Amino acid sequence: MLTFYSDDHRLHHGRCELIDGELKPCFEMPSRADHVLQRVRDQQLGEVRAPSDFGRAPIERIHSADYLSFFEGAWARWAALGHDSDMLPFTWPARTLRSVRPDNLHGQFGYYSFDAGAPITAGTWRAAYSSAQVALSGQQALAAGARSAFALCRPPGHHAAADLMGGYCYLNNAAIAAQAFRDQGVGRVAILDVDYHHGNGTQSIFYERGDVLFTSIHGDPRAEFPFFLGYADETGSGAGEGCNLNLPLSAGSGWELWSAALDTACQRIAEHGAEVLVVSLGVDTFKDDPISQFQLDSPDYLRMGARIARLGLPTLFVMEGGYAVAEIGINAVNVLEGFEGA
Ligand code: OKP
Ligand code: ZN
Repeated sequence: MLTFYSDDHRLHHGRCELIDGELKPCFEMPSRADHVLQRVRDQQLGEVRAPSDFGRAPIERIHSADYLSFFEGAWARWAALGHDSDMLPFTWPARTLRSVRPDNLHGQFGYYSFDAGAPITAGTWRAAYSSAQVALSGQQALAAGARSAFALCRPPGHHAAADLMGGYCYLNNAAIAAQAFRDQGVGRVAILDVDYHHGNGTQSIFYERGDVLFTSIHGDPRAEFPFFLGYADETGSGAGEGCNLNLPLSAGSGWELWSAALDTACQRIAEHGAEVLVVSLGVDTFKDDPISQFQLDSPDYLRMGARIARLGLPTLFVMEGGYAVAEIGINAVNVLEGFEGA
C-alpha cells in the first residue's frame, strides 16, 4: 500500500490544551506521525511518497471562503499585535448569543471554532494545508486505480466543519478527499469513521446529502467529547435522510461490541451502493489511550482491517486520532496490514 506523508506536519505543534482545569502539553503532537511513519517503514508496507499540491480549490469545495481566509491570516494578525504564544479562542456564540461575525480577532476565532482544542500557531495553516494535500494525494492514487492508499495526515480533520475548527482539527481531510471523488465522477461515496470520537465535522458537512454516506462508531456523546453531536437519532436530513449512521458505544466497550457495530456499519455501506470508501482512521480506541475509554487491543486492529477489506471497495485510509504514542504506529499499520492480508 502506498503511503502519503509530508514533514510539514511538524510546523504545527501546539503548546497546551485545557485538561481538568489545567493547561497541559497537547496530546496531539508531532511524534504521533513519526511513530506511524516509522512503523510503515519497519513493516515495509510500501512506498512512502510526498504529496502533490492540488491547490486551494478542492479545500474550498468543503470549507467556506471566509473560514479559510480567517484561518490562513489569523497568525499574522496575532503576531502584528506583538504576540508569539499560541492563539486560543475563549468566547463562542452559544445559546442566547448571536452568531454574528465580530471584527475582533478573538471574536472571529470564537466564531470559527467550537472549543479551545485547536490552537493556531505560526505553522498551523501550512501544516493543515499540507495534511489536506496528503489526503488528496491518496485520493488521486485511488482515482488512478490503486486498491488502497494511506494518507498519513496530521493534524487530523474529522472534527472540522465547513467553517469551524476544534478538537485538534482545522481542515477536514477525509471530507475533502470524499468530495474530490464526487467531483471526479464517483457517484456514491461512503465514509467510515472508526476514531474513538464522533466525527462531528464530517457528519455536519454531508448531513443533508444522499451521495456521501457517513457512518461512525464512537464513544457515546452523552459521556464523551464532542458531547453535542453523534447521537443515534441523527440519521440525516432532506436528501440525506438515512445517509448518516451513528453507532455510539459505552465506555469500556471492547472488540466484541465494537466489531458488532463495525458489521452494522459495513452492512449500511454495502446497502448504500458505495463505489469507494474513505476510512477516518483513528486508533484512540486502544485500551491504553490516555484520553479514551474503549478496550481494543493491538491484534484487534488487524481484524478491523480485514473486515473493512471484505467490503471489496477501493479504500482510502485517512489518519485521525490516537494518543498512546508508543503504540499508535503498531495499531494504525495493523489496520492497513489486516486490510492487505484479507
Ligand atoms: C480528536 B480526535 C479531554 C479533552 C478532550 C478533545 C479530544 C479531541 C480528539 N479533557 N479534547 O478525534 O482524536
Ligand atoms: Zn479521536
